[in-house]
Amino acid sequence: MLGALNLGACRPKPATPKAEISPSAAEAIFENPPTGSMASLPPAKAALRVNSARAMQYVREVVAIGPRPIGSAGHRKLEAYLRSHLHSDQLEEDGFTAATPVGALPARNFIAKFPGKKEGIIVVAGHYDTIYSLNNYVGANDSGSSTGLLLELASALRGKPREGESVWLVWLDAEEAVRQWTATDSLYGSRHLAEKWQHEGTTKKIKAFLLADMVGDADLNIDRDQNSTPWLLDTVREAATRLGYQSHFFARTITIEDDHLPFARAGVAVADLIDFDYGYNNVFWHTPQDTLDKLSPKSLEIVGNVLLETIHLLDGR
Ligand code: 1BN
Ligand code: ZN
Repeated sequence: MLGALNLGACRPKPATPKAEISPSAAEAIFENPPTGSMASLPPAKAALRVNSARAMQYVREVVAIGPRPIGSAGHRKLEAYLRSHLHSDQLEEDGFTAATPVGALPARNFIAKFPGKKEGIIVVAGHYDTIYSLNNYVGANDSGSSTGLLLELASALRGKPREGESVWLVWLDAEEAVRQWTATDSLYGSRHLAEKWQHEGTTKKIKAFLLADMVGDADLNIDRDQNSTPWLLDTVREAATRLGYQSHFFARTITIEDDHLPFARAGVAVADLIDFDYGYNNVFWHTPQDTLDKLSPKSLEIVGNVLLETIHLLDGR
C-alpha cells in the first residue's frame, strides 16, 4: 500500500511521531525509555547467539509447506509444525476469529514464554501467515524468514535460565490483508493480541516489542522505521554496532504500517526490523518470486544475533 509506506531520504534522519499514533501514546513511547536506559553498564553475562544453519533449515521447512494464508490447509499444517516445535516452551495459543471482507476466518497467535528473574517482558514477534490469494506464492522472505528465525530464537533460549526479563516469542497470525490493506483489513493478529494484553494488564509489563519482518534477504538492509520508538531503535543500532553489523542497519528511513502499530498505539516501545527493499525496488515482495534462493543464512544470523544482543542490552537497563 503506497499510503502506508513513505520511502524517505536514503540517510537516517531525526524520527518524528507519525499521525497514525495518537499524541498521548507517542508521548508515552518516545519520552519514557526504561530508567537509566542510555547510561547503564553492560550486563554481566554474554548474549546468546543463533545457529544460522538451523535457522535456515526452519525457514526451508516452513516454506516447503507451501502457501499459508489464513483458513488454508497450509496454515493448519504450519500451526501443527509450530506446536510440535514449541510444546515445551510454556506455549500459549491465542485463537480468535478474524472478521475479514470474505467472512469470518479462524486465526491463531502462538506465544512461547521464556521466564526471567526480573519483572517485565521483552517481546520478539513476527508474522507467519502468507498473503491471501496469489497462486504459486510461498512467501520465503515474507513470512518464512520471520517464522523460521523465531523458531531459532526459541532454540537458542530454550533450557537456559534467564537473569533478565522474561522473553516472549510471538508468532502473529493474519498480518496480511485479505483483499486490500486498510485499517480493518490487515494486522488481525496483532490488533487482537494488543487488545487482549491491554485487557489482561500485560501491556504495562512490556519493556520492548521487537518485530522481525522480511529479514532473510541475502542483500540485507534493515530500514529505519519512523513508526518505531527512537530510543529502542538506538538500542538496536548499538547492538548491531557491537557485533560489527551496523552497515546492514538504518541506511534508509521509511514509515511502515506493520504488526508493531497496535502495540505502539497501546503505549509500548516498539521497533520494526524490516528490510523493505527485496530485490531492485522491492520487486520480489508479494510475488511468486519470493522464494528461498533469494535468502541467506547470514542474514538470519545477523538479525537473530542483533535481536539477542538487543535483549542483552535491555536486560542491563
Ligand atoms: C510487510 C510485509 N507488510 C506486509 N507484508 C506490511 C506492509 C503493508 C508494508 C503495506 C508496506 C505496505
Ligand atoms: Zn506481506
